[in-house]
Amino acid sequence: SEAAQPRIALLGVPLEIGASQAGTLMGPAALRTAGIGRILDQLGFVVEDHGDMLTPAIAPAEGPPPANAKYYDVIKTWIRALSEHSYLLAQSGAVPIFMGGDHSLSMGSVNGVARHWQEQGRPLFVLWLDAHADYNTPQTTETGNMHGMSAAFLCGEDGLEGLLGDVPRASIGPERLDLFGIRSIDPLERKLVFDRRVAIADMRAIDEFGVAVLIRRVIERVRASNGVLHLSFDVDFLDPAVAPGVGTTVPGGATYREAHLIMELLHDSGLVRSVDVVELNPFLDERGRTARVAVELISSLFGLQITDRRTPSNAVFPDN
Ligand code: HAR
Ligand code: MN
Ligand code: MN
Ligand code: MN
Repeated sequence: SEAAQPRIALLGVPLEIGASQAGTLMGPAALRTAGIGRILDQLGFVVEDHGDMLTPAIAPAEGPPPANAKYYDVIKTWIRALSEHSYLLAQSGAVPIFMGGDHSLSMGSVNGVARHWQEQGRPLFVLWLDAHADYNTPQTTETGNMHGMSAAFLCGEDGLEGLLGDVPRASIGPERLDLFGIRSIDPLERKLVFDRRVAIADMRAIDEFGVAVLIRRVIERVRASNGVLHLSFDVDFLDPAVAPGVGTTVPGGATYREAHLIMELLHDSGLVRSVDVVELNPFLDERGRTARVAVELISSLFGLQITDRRTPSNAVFPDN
């Protein structure tokens, strides 16, 4: 018989100013409308919805903000609050799902869970499913948008030292990051990723070897050091034909089945202890398609088997 299902903690992070386009602050609401809580409940989890984080009162500037980091003072305030919340959720033993919100939120969500696992003596690895590397620093960015800097920050790169204030920083280091699905990277960002020898499965590698081989390699690496895995899922990882509701679409992304297979393999690994779902922009979506796909993928990640999928609701004979 199966072990008791862990608790899942949902936390909405309605943040958008790390991105280039407005609208991701509606992401948590769209994921709830698409049924994220209900489906996890049906899978047998105890789901606690912590609601959406409230927009924090912006902390005063602590000297001039770094150049080339747009809305730094606003984002630092969110990241500090989120990092503390994330740390407490991880400590509570639940599997937190951070519902974004733009990808800058991962600077807080991952920092918080990394701090918890560091205390447990388990190394935290991060799988970054994304069209983008998000490995810019204020020194390399061409846009100043902070959602393009979160992976670099988490690996301990220079340039945003003051971001966390008094909140402890728990860097994962570049050797515990896997960039997966990448097909858009800036020149200086590319140089930094290669200098640091970050593991990268770009779309060409996915075409050539397939996601099963490449994801198993990620899983084996985590297992080999008795680690745990955080999944940072940027929905622009998916091909825009599958997921149009994002601000930074890049052609040539993952197909519907590639993405599901990744989630199915990750579920079987039993290693995923926390998740971000980011960059969903309902303002750009088409009839909720992207939100629905994101929720379906989360169901696969938490154990829904393809043979358990129900007849679609547009069937002639609806179920019960
Ligand atoms: N590399 C570009 C920049 O730094 C684009 C980053 C886009 N990031 C996201 N998240 N959409 O992955 O501005
Ligand atoms: Mn809470
Ligand atoms: Mn991203
Ligand atoms: Mn992206």
